[in-house]
Amino acid sequence: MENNITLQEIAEKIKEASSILIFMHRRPDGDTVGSAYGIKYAFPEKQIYCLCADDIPTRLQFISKAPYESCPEDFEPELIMAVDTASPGLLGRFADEYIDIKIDHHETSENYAEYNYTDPTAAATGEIVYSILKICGVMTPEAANAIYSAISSDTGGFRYSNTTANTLRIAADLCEAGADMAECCHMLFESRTQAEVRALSAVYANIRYFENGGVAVVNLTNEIKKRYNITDDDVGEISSIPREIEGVELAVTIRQLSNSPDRYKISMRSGRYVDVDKICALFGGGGHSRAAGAEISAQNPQQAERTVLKYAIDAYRNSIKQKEDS
Ligand SMILES: [Mn+2]
Repeated sequence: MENNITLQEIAEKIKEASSILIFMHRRPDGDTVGSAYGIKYAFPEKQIYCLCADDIPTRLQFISKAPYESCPEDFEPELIMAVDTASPGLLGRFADEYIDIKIDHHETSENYAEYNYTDPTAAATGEIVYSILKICGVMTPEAANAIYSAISSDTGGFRYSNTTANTLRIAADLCEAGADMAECCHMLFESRTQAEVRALSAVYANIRYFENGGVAVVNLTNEIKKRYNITDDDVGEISSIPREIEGVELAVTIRQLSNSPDRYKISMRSGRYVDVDKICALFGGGGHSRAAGAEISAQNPQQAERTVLKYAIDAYRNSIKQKEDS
């Protein structure tokens, strides 16, 4: 995970380019959208397009200011970037595209671009984008709003343990530069569609506990999704809910994919000491130590759960043991 470019050099390359294409990761979150549009809005004089293999969800469209601005077929950018995207596979149908510069903060980030910059100490890719724009000496209210949203999104509204004093200083700076803190907070954390509320009901009704309540599991099968009338998109932001329960250290969410029922999306969240990125890496996934994910194949939801729990519970017990030993 060696960086072969500095922030200073990235700033130079962005300043020099008059046209830029920025890729976001599929199943886009606030960080990837805010980081991409933060760069776009900081340089209104440049021709910049942001591309994602999936649609930007309605609740994040306040960041991009529009549902979607399609990139012209004949667009020939001088610079191609990818933000917040740990591996080319996460670019979806753009996985084989050539990338000049990758900017990311995932610990497991791969070096698939010509120039790679990863800072795992950054709470969000938005923090890195902020530093780059600072070097460029540019900021607009729209860019500040997008980057603030990126950082707010990845820190759960500045509540997760990845939030540092520097994160808050950057946020303060972005507020002064025109970020709409209240709107961002409302859109990201206090606004739910009816379908999302149905998804929450499905989660709450289907939590099961293991290891004396230290591990909580939600297995959202296609049958449950049908019963609650929810789609895969509706269940996007629910992975951290089981972790809110007192005593739960490890939260595991398993989601059967509607369009490929033998595939299961695994999300893991931990409270204070289980490194979930290491568990997810066993299934070819990755992420951060307190939030990670993977995708597996299984014959049925029960088999998927058995497979995942076998490793998750082992890792949980080992972490408990290490904690007791230390
Ligand atoms: Mn991120």
